[in-house]
Amino acid sequence: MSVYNPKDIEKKWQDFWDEHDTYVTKNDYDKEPFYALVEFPYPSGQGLHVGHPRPYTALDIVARKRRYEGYNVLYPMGWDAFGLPTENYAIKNKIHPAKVTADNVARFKQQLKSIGFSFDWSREINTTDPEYYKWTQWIFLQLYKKGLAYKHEMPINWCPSCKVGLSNEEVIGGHCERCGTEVIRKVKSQWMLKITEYAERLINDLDDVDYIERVKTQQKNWIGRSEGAEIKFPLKDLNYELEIFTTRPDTIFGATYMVVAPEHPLIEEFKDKLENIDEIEAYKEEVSKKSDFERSELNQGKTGVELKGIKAINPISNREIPIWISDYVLMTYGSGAIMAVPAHDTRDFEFAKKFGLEIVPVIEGGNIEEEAFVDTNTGIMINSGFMNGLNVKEAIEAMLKHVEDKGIGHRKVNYKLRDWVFSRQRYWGEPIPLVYCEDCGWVPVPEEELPVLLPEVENYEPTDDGESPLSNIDSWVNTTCPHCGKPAKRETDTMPQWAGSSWYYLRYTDPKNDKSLADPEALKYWTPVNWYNGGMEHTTLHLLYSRFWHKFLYDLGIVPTKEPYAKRTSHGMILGGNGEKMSKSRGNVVNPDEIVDQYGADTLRTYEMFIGDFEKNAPWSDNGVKGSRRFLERVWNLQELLTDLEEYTPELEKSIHKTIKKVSEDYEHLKANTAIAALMSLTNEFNSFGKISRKDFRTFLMLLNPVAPHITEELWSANKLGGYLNESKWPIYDKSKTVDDEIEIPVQFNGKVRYTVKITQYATQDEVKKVVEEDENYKTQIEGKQVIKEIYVPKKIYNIVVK
Ligand code: ANZ
Ligand code: ZN
Repeated sequence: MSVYNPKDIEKKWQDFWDEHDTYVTKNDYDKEPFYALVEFPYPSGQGLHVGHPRPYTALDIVARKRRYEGYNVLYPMGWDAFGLPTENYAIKNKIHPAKVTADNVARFKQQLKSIGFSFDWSREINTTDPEYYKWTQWIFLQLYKKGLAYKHEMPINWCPSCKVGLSNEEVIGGHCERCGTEVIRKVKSQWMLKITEYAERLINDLDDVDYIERVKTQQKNWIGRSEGAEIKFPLKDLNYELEIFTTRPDTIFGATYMVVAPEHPLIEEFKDKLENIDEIEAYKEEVSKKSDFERSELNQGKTGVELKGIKAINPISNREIPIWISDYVLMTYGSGAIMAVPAHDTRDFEFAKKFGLEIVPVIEGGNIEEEAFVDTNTGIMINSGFMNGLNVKEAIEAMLKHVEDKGIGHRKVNYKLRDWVFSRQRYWGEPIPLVYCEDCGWVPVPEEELPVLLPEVENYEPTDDGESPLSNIDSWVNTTCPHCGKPAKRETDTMPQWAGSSWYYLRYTDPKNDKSLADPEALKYWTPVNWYNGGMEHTTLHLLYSRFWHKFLYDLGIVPTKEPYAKRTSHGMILGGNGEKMSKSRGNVVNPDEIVDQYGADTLRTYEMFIGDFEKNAPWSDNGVKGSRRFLERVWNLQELLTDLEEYTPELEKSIHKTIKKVSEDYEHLKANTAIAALMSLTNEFNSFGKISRKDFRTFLMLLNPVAPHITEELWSANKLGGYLNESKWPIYDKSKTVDDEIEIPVQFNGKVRYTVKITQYATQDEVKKVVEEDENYKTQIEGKQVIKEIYVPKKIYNIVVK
C-alpha cells in the first residue's frame, strides 16, 4: 500500500502545470469568458500570511470549476507594491525600495506557487513597474484635464510620524492607519481628486451590481447622502446672511441659537464687532489641534464661546437669537453653520444645557426633562405657527416650500464623502506628472513623455518641512515648461498607494500593451470582472476609489461598462489560535510555509476552506490542520478500493449524484466547508461499502480537485483514470437520483401512536414538525391541550407530550 507523501507530488504537478501552460489564459474571443479576481497583495517584508490563501483558495475553486465547465477563465495575480512599509524599510536599512520590492515579490511569488493556485503568471503585473505606472500617470492626467484633479490648500489629516497627509479613509479612530500615531491637522496644499462629483452615481449604481449586502451598506454609509435644505439666517443690523444646512427644516421654530464652526469666515468678517475676540481666538487655537474625528465624537463634553456683539434673526419665527462657535460643528460639512434645535437634537441639547440656552419643543411627545427629549421622526408639530398640527413629514415639505417661496432657502443634498487627498510627500509612489511654470501655471507632462520616472535619490526620507524627498533633487525638479519652454519645476508629490490598485484589474486583460492601458477588444471581452473577492477593510477605500476611476474611464469611452465588478464577496479573517488577530507582537502568527512543508499544500488549502464559514472570522487550530491531513490520507487510500467497473456502483450511485449536486452548489456560494464535509461523508460511505468503481473515483476526485488539486491529479493519473484530470469535465448529476426516499414516521401523543406522516429521510426536526402539524389529525390531538414537549428521534418516531 503506497503512502501519501505530498512532497513527492505537489512540486511535480506545479512544474507540470507550468511547463504545459495549463493556466495561461488566451484572449480567445470565441469562448465564454469568466474573470475571477482576488485583491493583489502588498508584498511586505513579512512574507505571506495564512490569511492570504483563504480568499485565493476560495476563488481558485471557482476558477477551476469554471474551466472544467468550458469557460475561458482569467484568474490573475500581481503586486500592489508602492507604499510606506517598503519605503520605511528602505530608509532604515539603506536599501533601494525597488530592490526591497523585488526581493519581497520573489518571496511572495515562491510562496504562492508552493500552494498551487491556478493563477495565470504570464499576466503578472507590478504597480511599481514603469511600464505599468506610465498608465497610472496617464489616467491622472485625464482626470486633471477634465478638472477632476485640483490643488487645494486645506487642513488635512497629518501623521507626524509618517510625515504624510492622510485621507479620511486612512484615519482609523483618529490614528494613522499605517503606524497608529495620533493624527493631527495641518494646512497643506495638496492634489485632490473630485470623487464627490461621482457620489450620486456611486450610490445609485449599487443597484446594478451583485455585492453582498454589508458591502453595499458600508459604501452607502460612507458616501453618506443627506437630503435637507440650505436656509439663510440674516444677521441683525448687518448686511450678512448666514447659511446653514439642515435635514430638519420642520424644526426651525425651535431654532433658539446658531452655531458656526470655529473656522467660519464670519469671524474674520466681523472681527471688529466681536466684543470677546480674544476669547474667540483662544478657543480657535485650542480647536485647531483636534481632528474632525475627535470633534464629532458624540460622548465628548460640549465646549464653545458665544460671538458677543452680533446676533442672528430666525427668519421664520423672527426672533433674535445668539450665535456661538463650537467644535461640534465642522467647517468641512454642509455650510459649516447650523441652526441649533436643542429640543430635538442630542448635541444641541447637551450644548444648550451646559450654557443655559433656551429650549423650545416643536414636536409633540417631546418632553424636555433632562435626558428625555425627543429626537424623533414622527409626532405632531407644536409651537410652530402655520405648521401646527402637521406631522413631521408634512411639516418638512411645508417648510421647504415656504423657504423656497420666500427666497431664503432651497433643497440641498449633502454627502459625507470628501474629495480624495491624492498627494503624498513621499518617495515610493508614482510621480505626479505635472510641471509648474511661473507663467503658465500647472502644465501636464506631454503624454508621449510618460512615464515620469522616479529618479535615484540618496535619501528617501521626507524633508523636515514635510516635502517629498524628490524636492531635494534639483536636477530632477528643474525642467522646462512643456507649454512655453521657460524654466519650470516638476511636482514633487507622489501618488498614494491607492492609485495603482484603482485600475489594475483592467491591465490584466492586456498586461503588455504599450499603446494604451489595454486593448479595447480585450476590455470588452473581459470586463466587468465577473467575481471579485476582497477584504471588508477595503470596502470604503479601494473598492470605492476603483469604482470612481472606472466610472471616469467609462465617461471617457475607454472602458465599456459603468461598473468594474459585477459581483463582490468578502472573507472573514483568520485569527490566531487564541482568537486574537494574528500579529508578531501577540506571538500567534502561523507561517503558511511551515504548514506546506509539514503537511502539504493540499492540506493547507483544505484546512483554510474547512476552517469555517467563509465570511466569518475563524481561529486557527493545529488540530484542524491535522484533521484535514487525515482526510486527505483517507482519500489517498481510496485507491485500494478501486475495481474495474466503468459505471457508477449501483449501491453508491444515489449518494454520488447527491454529492455532485451539493458540492457544485456549495462551491458557487463559497461554502467549500460544507462541500468538503459532504466529500468526507462520501469517503466514509465508500469505505463502508468496501469497493468503488473507476467512475465513482473519477467523479470523487474531480469534485475534490478545486480544493486539493495536487493529490487529485496524482491519483487520477496514477490510477490511469483517463488523460489528465485538468483536461476533464465537471461532472453532472441526474436530478432524479438526488431525490431522497420517503419514509413513514409514527407520531405519538403521550406515549400512544395516533397517526403517521411521510417525510424524506434527511428531514430536519423543523421540517418534520411542520409535516406533523399540517396533518389533519394534529388538531384533534391537541384540542384544548397544551404542548409541553416535542422530541424527534431521527428516522424513527416523533413524540409529543401534551397536558
Ligand atoms: C436642525 C436639526 C434639528 C438637525 C434636529 C438635526 C436634528 P446629517 O444627517 O449627518 O447630514 N449639521 C449640519 N451641518 C453641520 C456641520 N457642519 N457640523 C455639524 N453638524 C451639522 O446631519 C445633518 C444635521 O446635522 C443638520 O440638521 C444639522 O442639524 C447638523 F432635530 O439642523 B440639523
Ligand atoms: Zn510656461
